[in-house]
Amino acid sequence: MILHDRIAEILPAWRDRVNHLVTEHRDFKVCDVTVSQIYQGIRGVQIQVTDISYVDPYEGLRLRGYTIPEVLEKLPRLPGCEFPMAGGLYYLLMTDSLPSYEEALEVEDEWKKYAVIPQYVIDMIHTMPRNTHPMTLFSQGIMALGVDSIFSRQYLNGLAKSDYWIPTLDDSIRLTAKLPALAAVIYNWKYRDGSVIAPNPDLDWSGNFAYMIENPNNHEYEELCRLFFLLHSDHEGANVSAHTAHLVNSALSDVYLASSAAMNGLAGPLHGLANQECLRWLLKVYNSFESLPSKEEMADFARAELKSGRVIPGYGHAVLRTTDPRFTAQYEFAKKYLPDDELYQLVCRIYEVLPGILKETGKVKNPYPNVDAINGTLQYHYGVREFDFYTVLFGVSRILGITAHAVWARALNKPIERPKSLTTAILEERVAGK
Ligand code: CMX
Repeated sequence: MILHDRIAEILPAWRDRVNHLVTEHRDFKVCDVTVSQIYQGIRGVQIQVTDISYVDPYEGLRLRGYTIPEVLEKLPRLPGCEFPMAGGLYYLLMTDSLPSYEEALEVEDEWKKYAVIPQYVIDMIHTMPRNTHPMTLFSQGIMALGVDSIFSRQYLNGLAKSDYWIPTLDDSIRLTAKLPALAAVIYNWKYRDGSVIAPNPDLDWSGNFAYMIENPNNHEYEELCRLFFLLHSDHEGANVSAHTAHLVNSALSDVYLASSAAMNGLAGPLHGLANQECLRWLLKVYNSFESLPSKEEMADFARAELKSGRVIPGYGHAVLRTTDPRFTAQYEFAKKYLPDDELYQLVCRIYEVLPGILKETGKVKNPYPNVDAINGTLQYHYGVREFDFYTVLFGVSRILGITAHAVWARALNKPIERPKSLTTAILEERVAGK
């Protein structure tokens, strides 16, 4: 398949680069680790190398070196579509080069071969208690699909280490192919009549999700899915979900096991679940005023929230120091497709007022919006109003990045990850100079 051919072509040069670093510069010190970093989430410690994406504090996310506006401009799109095919994005993440239209279509066509969810997975989801969180179902579904892992089977049969990446890529294509259908099965069972709708072969990967949940405003929602799935596909290698997947996969657990583990991290309120909190807060503001608040009313409301010790969801970021370009891309979408939506107008009003107020606090390092400040507003507009499902949408997209990391970790023969832990007493002795 085209992804295998292209990776095989570029792999020798990548292996040479890594070998050169590891052999010629093996003792070069990359960074120091302080006591406070150890106790504060190893924040900022440079422990990972990945070439799939990088988050620049001032430019935001770069996917394989391309900024979000560049990716949106350069990736191929289907005739009549404003936003690119996810197949082209996957080609870029996997192969480090922009695809032609035909190459993007080839990935989309490969996905279509494996897009249907096996009946046993549907049955498993349908037998779960109704109140199961959709992220639990999503994680379970991914694990269940893993019975067909090609990597695990070939590994048991003595696969050569230098070839680990090949069945990892096979698994990645088969897993990612099924994600829109898996998410749709969960959505339709949790919130609709439980119908299982087969993927439409005439639609691309992203558009198919909109089709399978029978969104009434399908064409525009398809476009939103294309944009959303592109924007959330990766965010460096050391955030909770990406790092979890890397760690699990480093034990040679297959990509089903690694992706499922990553989704369990994404399900946490400090990570992927934050987007539902943002919409909840937005609706709270919306319901507090009879109409769109004036700038002054909004400023008073925000100051009161801060005074009561609450954080304002959707603003601030651990790495970014500017408006998140993923926010901007969806903001532009809303400006074009839903300018009269009252929640969107509220998002605009908050954006006018809040950065100044957060700056007043003197402590918020990034007073600008992150992607979550608008994610839910767009989903809500198109009728996807089940907040607890938003993280599944995030997960569908994020596994594109996670599997690209996994393929390259195997291609570059990254070993099992095993940092060292200390005891408090050892640390006390060290700081005392003993
Ligand atoms: N509202 C109020 N206070 C905020 C704030 C916000 N939106 N963002 C940061 N602060 C506060 C912090 O709570 C911290 O206060 P204390 O010193 O009293 O503890 C201070 O400003 C400094 O924080 P920071 O260094 O600027 O930010 P962190 O790296 O510690 O935290 C984040 C980053 C995202 C957790 C934080 O900005 C926040 O809680 N934002 C709101 C929740 C949110 O939008 N989460 C989604 C994040 C999306 C993503 O990670 O991709």
